Amino acid sequence: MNFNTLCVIGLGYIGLPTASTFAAHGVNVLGVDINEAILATLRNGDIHIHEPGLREEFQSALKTGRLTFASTPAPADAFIIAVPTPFYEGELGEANGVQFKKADMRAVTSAAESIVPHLRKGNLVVLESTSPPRTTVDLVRPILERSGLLAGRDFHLAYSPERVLPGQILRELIENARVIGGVTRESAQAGRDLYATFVKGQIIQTDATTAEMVKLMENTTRDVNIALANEFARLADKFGVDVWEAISIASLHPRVKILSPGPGVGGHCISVDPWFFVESAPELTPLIYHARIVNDGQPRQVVELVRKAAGALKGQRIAALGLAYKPDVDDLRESPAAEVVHLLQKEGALVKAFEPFKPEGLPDMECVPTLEAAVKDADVILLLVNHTDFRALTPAALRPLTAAKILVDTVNGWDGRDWDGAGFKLHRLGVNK
Ligand code: SAJ
Repeated sequence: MNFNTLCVIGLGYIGLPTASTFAAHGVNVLGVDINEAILATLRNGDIHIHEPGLREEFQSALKTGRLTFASTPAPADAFIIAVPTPFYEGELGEANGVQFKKADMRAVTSAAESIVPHLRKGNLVVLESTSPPRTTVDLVRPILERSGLLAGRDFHLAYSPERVLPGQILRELIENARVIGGVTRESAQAGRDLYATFVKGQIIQTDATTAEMVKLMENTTRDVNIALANEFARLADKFGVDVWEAISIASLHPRVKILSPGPGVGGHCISVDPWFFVESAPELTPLIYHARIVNDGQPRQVVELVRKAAGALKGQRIAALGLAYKPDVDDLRESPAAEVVHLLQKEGALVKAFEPFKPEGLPDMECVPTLEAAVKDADVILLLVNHTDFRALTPAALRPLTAAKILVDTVNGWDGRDWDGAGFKLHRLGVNK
């Protein structure tokens, strides 16, 4: 099939790079978002998210004239839904004695509804948003069929998860293997034809529910493995071991690769997606559930580490380095670093946070625009995110900026330097030697 026009609904971390990449590859793209402020920014030739290379890709797509914006969809050959699927804040589901977070599918629902008036015979609709298993067939399909057209007969319907790594989205969009799950074989084939516009990686065709499960399995695997690393860190602390040393040795085994402990799991994917399995089948998911509990408990572990290092928390002046959910990105969503700061504040600590990728930080904490301002009057310097610039800090560079004596490293960024020689005492997560 040939696709000349495409509507991309949702212009966030995935929708915007996807829309730009399609436009750069010759497709006429209408980018749709309900947020007028985002549309205004984009129409001005600017972007609202930080992603390496995106500004250039976006601006060159704009110059071709093939990328335009609107707040509602218009008729097109294909539609892509790339809206968020967060979970309901503060509202838990319960079944089988297990409490779980529930997916908020309202954005997917209204995106699908917004397509209905524009749907034509022969169109393709692709859901990209990470969703609980069976969303494409049980939620999206019936909404689209309100048009009077039947999925798989009159129009194609597919699920194709994005699997790109924030920080490397543009490269991975093109190079990663792409899975396309159709409600029929023909739908999967139509999806393949669309993404073959730019995807250089392998394109795998399957059914929609398999594709949904694949996506959740990938992120759940990572979450469970990070939980294991975090549990190892707790054990190492108990037994007087350096978990980082133990992990590096164990990972020499040809069939063992242990991930890294840290302050927890953040971002909009790995800390969220496993709940979609738990919500869908709480009776089948004790391991996945407990991995989530372990990872969500890491910020508390960090607070206790700081308490141990500093003796007390109340009134302690703490410089928190990093608020992003992982190194070298500006994304603060579901960030365990931010959670650590909140917990420290609740304990009466006086925290100054510095996030170089988002200096304005978060409204409910004191955020400073420079490293110097963060560490100047600090008693404790707490490394929460392994940003390249933080990792590169040396005792000689840090000493003139602060009188602090206590360093707490939760991400193994500062090992192997002579901190003692510069009058610092370094405490590391998962190390008790
Ligand atoms: N983390 C650890 N220890 C580790 C690795 C990561 O504590 O050893 C933490 C990070 O600091 C971060 C969180 O886990 O807080 C998640 O980071 P990540 O880099 O593992 O993943 P994301 O959320 O940035 O992107 C993931 C990717 N999935 C996988 O690697 C399986 C990406 O490919 C997906 O597209 C993305 O989720 C998504 O959108 O689902």
